[in-house]
Amino acid sequence: MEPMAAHDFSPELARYGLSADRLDELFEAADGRVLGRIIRVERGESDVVTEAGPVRAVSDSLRAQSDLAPVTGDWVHLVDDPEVGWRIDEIVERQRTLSRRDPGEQNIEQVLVANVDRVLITQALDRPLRPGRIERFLVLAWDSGAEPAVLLTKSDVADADEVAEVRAVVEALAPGIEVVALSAVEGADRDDGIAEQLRRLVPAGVTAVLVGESGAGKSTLVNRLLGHEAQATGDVRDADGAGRHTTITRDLIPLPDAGLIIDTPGIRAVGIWDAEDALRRVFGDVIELAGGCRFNDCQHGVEPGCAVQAAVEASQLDARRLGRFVGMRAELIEQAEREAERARRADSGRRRRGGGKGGGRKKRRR
Ligand SMILES: Nc1nc2c(ncn2[C@@H]2O[C@H](COP(=O)(O)OP(=O)(O)OP(=O)(O)O)[C@@H](O)[C@H]2O)c(=O)[nH]1
Ligand SMILES: [Mg+2]
Ligand SMILES: [Zn+2]
Repeated sequence: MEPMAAHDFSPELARYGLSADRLDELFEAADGRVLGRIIRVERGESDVVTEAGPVRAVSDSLRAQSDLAPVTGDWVHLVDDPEVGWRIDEIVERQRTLSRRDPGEQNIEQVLVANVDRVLITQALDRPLRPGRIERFLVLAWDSGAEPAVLLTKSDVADADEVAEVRAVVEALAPGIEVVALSAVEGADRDDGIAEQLRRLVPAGVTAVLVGESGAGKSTLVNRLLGHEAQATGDVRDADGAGRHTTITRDLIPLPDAGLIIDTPGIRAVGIWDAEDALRRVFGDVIELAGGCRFNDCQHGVEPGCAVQAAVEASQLDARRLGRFVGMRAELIEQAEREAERARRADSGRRRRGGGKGGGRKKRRR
């Protein structure tokens, strides 16, 4: 028998982010099945790019009942099933996921996209900045393990002072994170050209995801980088600048001379999920102050000796920022309690039925 040869570099999969160092691992794991990456999930079916080109695949019906539904960005192993056609047989273990709390069912995690290296948080300059929303997106981004950056879009509608003002506010919310102002309008780029900026933020081999409100200009940005209208874009509907949810799927798109970008439908309210560490990271200033509180379990409300409240009184910390921190922390605590309760119930149910040992919350892999 011939020794197993190293796999040839597949140009199509390389274009979709298959790196040389994962090549052998992923092909070997495929074990005769077809390796691909999901570029879109729509009505339970997935568009998958493979060595041999694009295919549309259904999910394994048994697996679909598990909590691991395929998402854009997933690497998968496909089989050509005589009965159903192309079928996702297995999802390769995810390296990173961007997740939120499922907006429908309040207490489950919803994975938005998988295997992303960068989260590009968009905030359009044609509408008021809501710091709380940026903070939430930052928590989401840090929790994914991917590196966040903030894109201030539509810089053509604001003058230089306005851009500088918004930039300063965002930089204060997100110390150390890159904040870039850009415009998709030809000739109106304020910093460098947008293609150069994006090439720097999303270099070859990197997968980035665009998140932000509907109407922020995510799809327009993608089109501008591609040089053609690949993604539908929509008018901004009303005076508050809200978009109309033009994009409805999460689409993975290779950029010319750069990495890959996932265009997503706009999200307005984003519930954070199981993101304690990320919360502490985004609110590092509050956490640091809290180190000086008299009580270890200080809630930073009415306790005596609260260093956080003292900072608010001394105008060193914005009371609204403290309020948002306390609110998000309460949200996570409540979630964890409900989850523990659910696990307890499932556990006693299992014991009554004489089943195996109880589970508790499954912490996802990072
Ligand atoms: N002036 C100006 N308008 C822009 C810019 N980028 C996008 N727009 C406009 O903003 C509107 C919304 O743009 P989209 O790209 O559809 O926004 P989106 O973020 O993809 O929205 P969803 O798909 O709904 O999440 C469109 O009318 C665009 O023409 C920009 O840089 N400057
Ligand atoms: Mg869009
Ligand atoms: Zn305190």
